[in-house]
Amino acid sequence: MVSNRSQVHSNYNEQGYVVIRNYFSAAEISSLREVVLKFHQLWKEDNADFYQQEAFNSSLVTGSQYLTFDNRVKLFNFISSKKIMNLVDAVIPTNPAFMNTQLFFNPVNPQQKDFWHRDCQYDHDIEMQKKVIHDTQVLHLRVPLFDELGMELVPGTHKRWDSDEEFNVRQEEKGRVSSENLSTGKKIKLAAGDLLVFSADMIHRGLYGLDRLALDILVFDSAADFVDYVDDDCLPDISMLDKINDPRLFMNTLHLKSKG
Ligand SMILES: O=C(O)CCC(=O)C(=O)O
Repeated sequence: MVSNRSQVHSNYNEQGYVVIRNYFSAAEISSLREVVLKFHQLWKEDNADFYQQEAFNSSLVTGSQYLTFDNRVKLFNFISSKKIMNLVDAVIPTNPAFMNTQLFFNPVNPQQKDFWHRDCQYDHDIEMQKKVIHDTQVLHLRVPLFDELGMELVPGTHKRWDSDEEFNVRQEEKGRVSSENLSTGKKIKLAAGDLLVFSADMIHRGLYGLDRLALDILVFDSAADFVDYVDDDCLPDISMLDKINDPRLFMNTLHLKSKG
């Protein structure tokens, strides 16, 4: 368990992730869960077919489609709370910017298997992936709302390329499939109240099971070219900014957007 800023920084740099146990109180999690469950219920009703057939996550939890003004403000205040910002600042010391949120849950179909990937593989070919893992990466801060099996990560792969085994499984080459076990995988079981910070570009998979419902906050370094990934609707309206205690995470994104 790590607690101070330089320890967080060095653990993240070396391993690509940091886990902090019992970081949030039961009251903090229950208040967050209440808002997120409202979103989840409405999202499921609105996306019934997708949910039944294949979904394992949703996004834009802070958007205006399902949550009221007050609940959005509550969520923005959680995302930019001292506890979250202390970690964000430890990993991205200069101008961290908010990208989005995602909500991860179990797929309805029990046959659907969890799968290894790097997030960058959905945007880039292999040669480009080899480059981008050495550039600035997107950070996920996972806040489990119920106890869950957690994530399986391959430590160090935020900075190194795949072994043959990792590559063939993740890319489904040479008859391998992405749901197979990897000898280098490390399972990180998570309980409600824990926080896991990890690099989106390391090799990872979410582990399906229990009653998982995890809010992932996505943050990037303003120096990197990610602002086009940000949907305007997931940002606070101007009228919300003075209700957010420390709005700089959102201000940095708004600033990048205004330049773009
Ligand atoms: O939890 C999951 O299902 C996958 C998580 C993941 O891939 C991510 O957060 O990037």
